Amino acid sequence: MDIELLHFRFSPYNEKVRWALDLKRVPHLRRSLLPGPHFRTVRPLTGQSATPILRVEDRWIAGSSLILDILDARYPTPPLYPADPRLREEAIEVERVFDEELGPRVRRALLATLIEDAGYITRVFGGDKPAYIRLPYRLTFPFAKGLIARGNGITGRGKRRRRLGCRRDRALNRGRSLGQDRLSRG
Ligand SMILES: N[C@@H](CCC(=O)N[C@@H](CS)C(=O)NCC(=O)O)C(=O)O
Repeated sequence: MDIELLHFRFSPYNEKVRWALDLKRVPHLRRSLLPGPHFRTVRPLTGQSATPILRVEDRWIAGSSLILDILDARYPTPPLYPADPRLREEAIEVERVFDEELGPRVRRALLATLIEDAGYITRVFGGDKPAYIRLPYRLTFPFAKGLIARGNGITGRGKRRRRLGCRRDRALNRGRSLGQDRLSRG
């Protein structure tokens, strides 16, 4: 098959490319990868580790926007972007905001919670894998966890902030129940 997609089952960038392939009805192979060990497959093919990556004949392409451009050039119907230059610019800007600003933040927030539960993250990303792959992934996840946290800027500060926020809310509520409007040092 000419087209092959290596992807994570859950990821906005991967979903974008899956939508484009589906919309254009491009016959292709899909191979899902597990975050962490994916690195060993993706890096030798593209020199970087992010998914999705797409093989077009014998060339591997990384980066969802570049992949969309290449798919649009190779399979022009239906087009992914408006023909009108002004609308096209707007669509590209919307894509940029999602890719560069919203995407990483949403992913960081989700992963910060998911990586705390090896069983759950294994089911989320490895739900299509047989038990002989899922089990070692789950058992060795504590080793991949640090890599995933570092790669996504998860520092644990958010968790500490949330804990402090809860403590502050509880203190405020106690204050209110004693008839005070707000906390004060006096
Ligand atoms: N700019 C890239 C971002 C892709 C990206 O961040 N992919 C994440 C999944 S949401 C990934 O594979 N992370 C693992 C890694 O970078 O090693 C794109 O548009 O494809």
